[in-house]
Amino acid sequence: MENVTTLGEFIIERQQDFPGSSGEFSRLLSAIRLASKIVSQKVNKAGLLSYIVGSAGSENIQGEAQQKLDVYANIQFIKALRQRKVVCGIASEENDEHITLNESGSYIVAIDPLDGSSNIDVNVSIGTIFSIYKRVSPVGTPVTDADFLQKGTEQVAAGYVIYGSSTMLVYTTGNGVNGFTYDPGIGVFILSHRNMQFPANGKIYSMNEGNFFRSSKGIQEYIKFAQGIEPNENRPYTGRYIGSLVADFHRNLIKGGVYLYPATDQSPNGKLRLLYECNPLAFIAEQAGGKASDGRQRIMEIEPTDLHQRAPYFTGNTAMVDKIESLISEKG
Ligand code: AHM
Ligand code: MG
Repeated sequence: MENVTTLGEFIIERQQDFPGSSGEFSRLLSAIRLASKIVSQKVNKAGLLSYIVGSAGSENIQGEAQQKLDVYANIQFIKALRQRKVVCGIASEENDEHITLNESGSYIVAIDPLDGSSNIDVNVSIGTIFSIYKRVSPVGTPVTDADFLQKGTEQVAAGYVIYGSSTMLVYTTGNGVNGFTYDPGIGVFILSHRNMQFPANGKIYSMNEGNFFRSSKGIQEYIKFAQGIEPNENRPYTGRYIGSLVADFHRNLIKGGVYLYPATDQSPNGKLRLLYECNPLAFIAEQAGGKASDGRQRIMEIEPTDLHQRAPYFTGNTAMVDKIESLISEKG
């Protein structure tokens, strides 16, 4: 193979992003890389496993209880991060409270270990989303909730792994966005998408339109706008909704588009979680020339008050998010 850069090489190259770095951050990313590979392998066998040994919740032939894949992913990420000793705590979608790891670590991680879990059983892409911060409490003391309740603007890195037709890891440290495709034959992630940027014009919109009548007037107007026939403006847009945030976001990043999960009359804060779903993808979106908003303000400027709080979420091409914001401010 010629001119191939592996994720491992890239991490070392980019250690310069962290002047005076002790290599702690590189070890953290290596832990995420390792857990991603383990989860990827398991995800690829998911259908097979349940076919042979029964579905989650049942017992396999050895009499062991089957673990659900999202629980399995949670365990793998926590284990890998614990081993590297550089992370003092993790907040995970799978755990009500934060988990304390190594007090001597200076980073915290917020993670959704396997997002889009309703798609696991039907062979549709799912993903991992992660966000990394420096702790605010002193090194050597127990991690506190305040370490996790930092604004998205404080993220030092964020990324996602998509388990799709191939597995990809995409991340940013605030110096552009790079994507790596996993080659299972040799067990390495290879730099395949350097400096990812949203295309200049987006024409895909992604929303669960079953929520149309539960959404505000501004959102309904946007959907009608997206469907309007205006060839000079590339409309109607194309509707694409997988129901896996990572997969919808990833496609829109590559092809140009916008993802919407608005507030509804039943869920006034939408569905998605600020710390480990909205903020990390917002950081990537901004680094890729896009935007992320709750309809009124920049996602990364929201002051978090709860580990699992939700926020309405709009992310993708800047002009598309701008249009949504202007319709919300006009019509609510
Ligand atoms: P989850 O964390 O329970 O998997 O829920 C998050 C998922 C996102 O991946 C996806 O975009 C959204 O929920 C889909 O929700 P809905 O089924 O309401 O459209
Ligand atoms: Mg989730």
